[in-house]
Amino acid sequence: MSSSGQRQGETTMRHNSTRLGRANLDRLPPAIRRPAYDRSRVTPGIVHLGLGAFHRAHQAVVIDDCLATGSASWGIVGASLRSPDTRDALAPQDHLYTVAVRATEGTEHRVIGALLDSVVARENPVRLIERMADPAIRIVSLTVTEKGYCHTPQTGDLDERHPDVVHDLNNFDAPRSAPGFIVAALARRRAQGLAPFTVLCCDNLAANGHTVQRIVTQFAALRSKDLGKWIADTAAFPSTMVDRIVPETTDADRDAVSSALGFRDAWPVMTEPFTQWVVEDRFAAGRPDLAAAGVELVTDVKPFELMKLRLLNASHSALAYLGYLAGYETIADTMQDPHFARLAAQVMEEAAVTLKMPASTDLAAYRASLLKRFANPALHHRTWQIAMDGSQKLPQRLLGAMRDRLAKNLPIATHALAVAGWMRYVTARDEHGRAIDVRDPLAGEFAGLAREAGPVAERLAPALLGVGQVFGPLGAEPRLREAVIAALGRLYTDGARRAVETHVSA
Ligand code: CS2
Repeated sequence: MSSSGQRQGETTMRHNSTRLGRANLDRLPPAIRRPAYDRSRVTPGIVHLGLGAFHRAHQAVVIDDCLATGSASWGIVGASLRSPDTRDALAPQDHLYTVAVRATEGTEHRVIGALLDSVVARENPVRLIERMADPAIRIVSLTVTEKGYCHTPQTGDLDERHPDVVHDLNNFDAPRSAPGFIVAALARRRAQGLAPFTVLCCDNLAANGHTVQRIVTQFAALRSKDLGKWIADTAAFPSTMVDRIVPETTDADRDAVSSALGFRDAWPVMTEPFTQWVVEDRFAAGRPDLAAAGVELVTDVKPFELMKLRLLNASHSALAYLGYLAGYETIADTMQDPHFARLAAQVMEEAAVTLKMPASTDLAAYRASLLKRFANPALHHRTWQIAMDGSQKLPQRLLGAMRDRLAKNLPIATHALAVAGWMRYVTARDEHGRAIDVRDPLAGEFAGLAREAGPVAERLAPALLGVGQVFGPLGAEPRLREAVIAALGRLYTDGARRAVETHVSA
């Protein structure tokens, strides 16, 4: 906590020392929306792995709407795989929490009741497996971030040498990875003669349902061929496209929300008005009435998923790396610079030609709405937060579109500048020589390569392009190498701000 955050927190604590909770829902100010159903009648139907802010601001809100339309058997049990922080914050408030929707015109608050209980997997893996194996649970959904799947992002296959996979194969009933829990719980259901649950991936992976199906069945087959086959034959893994911008909650946010409620909420989540969830309608054991809650049910999510990854997430990452290097703290700050706003638009324009959308999709309108969402000054979405885990994000966000453009003989300089921004960022030194706190499972490897290469584009770019887990065969593509080396060279000579300006003005 920053010292000013701490001071503010202490002041507000004096005013709002009573915790949000079941007992005081009726005493919230009238403007605060609250569960429109009898929460005491709701029973769990979903176990969610990865109880972070994104889940709580996205899927849990939809489920809250479903509960209000009468699907009372679809409450959520949330699981944090490692940290007890969310459980520690939410258990004392009966797992109620606030979603603060921030628009330029003001903030709307809504207390969500869909989360009924929480488990910390690290503390009690057996308990989590038992809950997942409970016949009442029919969906296991996930937001464990890209790296939580223990796969090789480039190929989409399970990384059998991943330390968590190695651990989980040796400790089948006390796993620590998401695939490990899913396989252990499905094995238990099979042994008990129960039907499998639906695995509903809500992370930004390419073909997320298919990818998770492959990872889970590969993992299960390492344990037993029969189990792998049973899962492949009976479990369902619908793909989904999830979209809502959810910055990390700060201490100032906690205080602002607690003031609005008149009660202390230890972990509200902050988000934007926009929300979208597109889901393939292939469930193994039923589902709540998602359509009644605004979810788009389709037979094939792929076009929507690629649209979102290559337009929203790709331009987000481009703004994050280049914006961070240019000294911008948030995406909204970065978008205030017209050259960076132009760059985001250009990434989207150039990716759009690689998409094959249903005729009813208005891509130009979608692009325009993304630029507006990024510019929302009420959201403090840090460039540093989005810059995290680039090794897991680049393939589906930037590299796929580059490969497709190269196949059409189209220029790739805009995407190459974004990739070069990532390369400059993972050297872990900013343009003023200050350290960058690079968070990435491969951060150590990147730092080593950067040290060996030195700040020389002709050496650094080829070294990073050689990291097969990220680039695969594309790293050896001569046109791609040339474009990335040139862009990185400009970042070193001109700095990010000028390099972006020159690029968009050309
Ligand atoms: C962001 C996403 O952190 C990131 O990498 O690009 O979390 C983004 O905000 C969401 O996908 C929006 O739906």
